[in-house]
Amino acid sequence: MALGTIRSYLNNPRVAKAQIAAELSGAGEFNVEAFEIAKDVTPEFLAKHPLGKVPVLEAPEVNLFESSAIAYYAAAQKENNPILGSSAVEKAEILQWILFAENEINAPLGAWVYPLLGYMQYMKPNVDAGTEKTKRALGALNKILESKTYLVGEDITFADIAVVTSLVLGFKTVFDKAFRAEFKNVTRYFTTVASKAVFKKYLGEVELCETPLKYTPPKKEKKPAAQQQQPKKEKKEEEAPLEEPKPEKKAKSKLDLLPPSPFILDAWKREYSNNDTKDAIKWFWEHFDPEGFSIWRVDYKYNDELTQTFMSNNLIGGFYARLERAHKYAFASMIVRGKNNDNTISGYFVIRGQEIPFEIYDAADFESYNFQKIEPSQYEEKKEEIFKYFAWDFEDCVDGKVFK
Ligand SMILES: N[C@@H](CCC(=O)N[C@@H](CS)C(=O)NCC(=O)O)C(=O)O
Repeated sequence: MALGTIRSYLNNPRVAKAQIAAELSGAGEFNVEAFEIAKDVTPEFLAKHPLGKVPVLEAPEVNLFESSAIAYYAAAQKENNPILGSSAVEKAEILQWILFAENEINAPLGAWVYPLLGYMQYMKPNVDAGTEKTKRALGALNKILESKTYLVGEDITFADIAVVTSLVLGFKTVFDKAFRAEFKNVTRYFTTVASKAVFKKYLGEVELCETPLKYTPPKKEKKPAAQQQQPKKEKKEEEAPLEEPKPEKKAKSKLDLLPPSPFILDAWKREYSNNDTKDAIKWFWEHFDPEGFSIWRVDYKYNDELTQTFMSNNLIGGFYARLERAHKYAFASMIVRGKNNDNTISGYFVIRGQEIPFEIYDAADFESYNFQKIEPSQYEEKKEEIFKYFAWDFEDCVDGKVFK
């Protein structure tokens, strides 16, 4: 039986997910029609599929988007299909893994790998956040797989189809040998399932990554030699047309377009400045809005090179000085801990939005600091530490600076 036509670019693991589900369910086959996003997202396509993403299914009885729904459509053709779970518990677990694959693997892995493949603009903090989130998800999966061959029950289910197809991109591009050693159970699980005939049929042989993709910044164009040798001279009026057009004065920040947040950063800054931090921190947690703001642990990357503590403190001052455009969107408390020739710079930032904004990552010193996002699920465990950084309440704290 033909299940309908899937339209997608070729070799898309999301399509393989649907094909594997169809074959394991004995539900027939999908036709697959090659699709080029740049060329084929036409008004006619958008009229049928307003999201404008692929894969999509066009079937006589329904048009579907979301690859898991397309795969589910195939599996649901078979009544009481065991790959969809044989009890309420199994069905719920399978749904859990479908959502996990999409939200905890596909999304962060895409944020990590797509910029390296050139599909998205490269922005280091976003790639780093994608990497960390992927690792966090794989850490959990690795733990769960310590005692399991398959995710739900004793045989392949839709859960395995969803999770394994979501991991393909990572195993091909960035999960190199060292990474695989860190997530041994995930690797064993992936290679076991992906080598099954039906998976191989639609995914092909997955070649495990040897050398992980890395970002190569575009080479800066060199000025022609003649121009380089010219001594600096005062700009003359008539030279102006040769210069690149200047950007419009002070572009608005993307952060101004975010939905309003009930957490008013200025109010927090006032609270912090006018009260004992013990009291201010209560206000902070009562008012903090984890959707509109994010919290980041920040560490200087080259702590082992720091010498005099006053110089370390100057580094913090230097960093803040380059964050001039971020005052409206961020608060930070960074401190120097230790003693001369043995000290560290670390602290916390509170930032508008969920990503590190241009106003921060564009600062010259940004690359010298490691920004690690604290997820809302970690707030409880980090509250004490955050308080100590806001209050400079460490025995070895020598100095620090607050960014307000
Ligand atoms: N959750 C969706 C994701 C679909 C998706 O992001 N498709 C990408 C290609 S892998 C796309 O069509 N992107 C085009 C766009 O974003 O405009 C699914 O599983 O089908």
